Amino acid sequence: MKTRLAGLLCLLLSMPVWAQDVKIDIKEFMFGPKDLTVSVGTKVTWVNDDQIPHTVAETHKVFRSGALDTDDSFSWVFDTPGEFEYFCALHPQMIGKIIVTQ
Ligand SMILES: [Cu+2]
Repeated sequence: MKTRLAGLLCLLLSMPVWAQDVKIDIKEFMFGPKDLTVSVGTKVTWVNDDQIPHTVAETHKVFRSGALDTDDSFSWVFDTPGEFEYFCALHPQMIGKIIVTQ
């Protein structure tokens, strides 16, 4: 019985079923989707699909990636509710927003 419980615990720990992962594509000088609403605890991953480098920089420096080459990615876990506006430091006209809800 003890072994079974340990096995179940291992299974639960290795599968955080309540955690969400979402992906944002950076393509043709745009973040897609540009605006995204997620719940607290969501991990957002940006992937650069363009042939030139981009970055992901939060307006208030909450998070900031380095230069992402083609197929590079950057992830951030949103632990607090609020609105997070971001842009590409290399192309400041590229903007996006993550809205984090409880
Ligand atoms: Cu860019």
